[in-house]
Amino acid sequence: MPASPPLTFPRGFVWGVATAATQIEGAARRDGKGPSIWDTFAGRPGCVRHGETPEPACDHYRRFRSDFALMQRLGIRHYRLSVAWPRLFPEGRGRPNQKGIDFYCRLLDAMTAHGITPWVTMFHWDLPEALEAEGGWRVRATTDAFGAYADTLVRAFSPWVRHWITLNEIVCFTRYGHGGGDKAPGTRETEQVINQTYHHALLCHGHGVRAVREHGRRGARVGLADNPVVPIPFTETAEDIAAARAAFVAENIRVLDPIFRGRYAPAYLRAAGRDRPLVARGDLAQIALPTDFLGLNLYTGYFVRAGRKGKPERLPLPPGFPRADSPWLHLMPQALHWGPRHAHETYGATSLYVTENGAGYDEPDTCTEALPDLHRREYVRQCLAELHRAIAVGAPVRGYFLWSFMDNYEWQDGYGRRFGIVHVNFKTQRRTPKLSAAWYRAVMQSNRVV
Ligand code: PNW
Repeated sequence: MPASPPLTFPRGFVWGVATAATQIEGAARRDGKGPSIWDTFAGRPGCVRHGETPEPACDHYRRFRSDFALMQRLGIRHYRLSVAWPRLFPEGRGRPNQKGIDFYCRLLDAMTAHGITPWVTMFHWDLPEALEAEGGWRVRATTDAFGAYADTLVRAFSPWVRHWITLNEIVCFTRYGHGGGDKAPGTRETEQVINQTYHHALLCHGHGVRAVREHGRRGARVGLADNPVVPIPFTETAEDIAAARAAFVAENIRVLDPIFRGRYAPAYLRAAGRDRPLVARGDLAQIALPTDFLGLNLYTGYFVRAGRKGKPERLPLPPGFPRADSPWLHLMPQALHWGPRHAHETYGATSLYVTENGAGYDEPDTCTEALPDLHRREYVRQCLAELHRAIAVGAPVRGYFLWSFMDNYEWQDGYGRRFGIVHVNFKTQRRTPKLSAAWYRAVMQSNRVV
């Protein structure tokens, strides 16, 4: 039997890897950095596995040069990273901390010297603790502080940066952080307050877009990294597809309607009733400022079929359905097909990037040679095959970032759960590329998946 043909991606497709500041940098109090809500949250008993904190993470703060050299050896040419707000503004606002700015200038310099293009996320969950003390995402003043932060960031780093991502996964730091979930700040608020945190986050996204338009270099581009819930049609019949599409809108209306349609959807407002957010004049225009792309963090989804009168019916997952070691990460490579298609077909998104995709496993703390992470390789390969199929039927996907470059601080799961294609020994800080890194290198280099 002949080998199946390789899946070739469109010319110019962007291949990269992703990380976030809190998860890799360490140096939580160095050079004037203020604490973030994740430093505080991790210090609270019972919040993070074994009480592990973002110190020292991968000690990337001191090791970025050798990390970029390793990226270069692994053929990585695009890198999504985030900037730590409390490094630039230890108090969240006021006068910027020059040492924090200088750090990222050195880092971006080294990165570009290694031929790596930065894709910079402005906010990946590390709200300055000083702002949390004043109400954090619950209060509107935080959006003014973010606006000033975004201005400073874009002005300072535009010599190196053309690709900007405003916020990472709004639901994670709003609902999961304030609704009794497992993320910082770890409080339990009323539904009205949660809706208000969403509104403030959306406003900050608008500030990020505005800042790039005002201070970005020529050709600068900006978008959000969202993690939409992805309903996958049980069968690819017109009925199930229509049901999945309707479910996609219902699930993601609260972030995507304001951004793409400049309004809160009537259905959302009706359901929220008295708990709806307070909205000031001009807010929705700011939230809906045109962006250049939409980033999608795609890990999993759920299955849907058309029930009575075509109503979407969610299929319960049977026990034993395959998953990674992260308990939420049920292996559904189809999410890489339907996520982009739904975003394109419902909201008309015309430029999409997969800003994260990958798999977390409980791999050993030490290793002497390349870990044979065949399960990760297999999952990513299946995801890419599904993504290719989406592109083939017209989904405008322009790039893909694998989460993550290296094992790192996996939030409430601490250092136990590893997503990297490079293994990190957190005792010695030794980096060892896993087998998946060699495979991904070939994918990036040949622009095709075999
Ligand atoms: C993303 N879920 O978070 C984050 O952007 C990364 O910082 C994180 O390390 C990575 O995925 C792996 O967890 C998610 O519950 C958190 O479906 C939760 C979910 C998905 C993604």
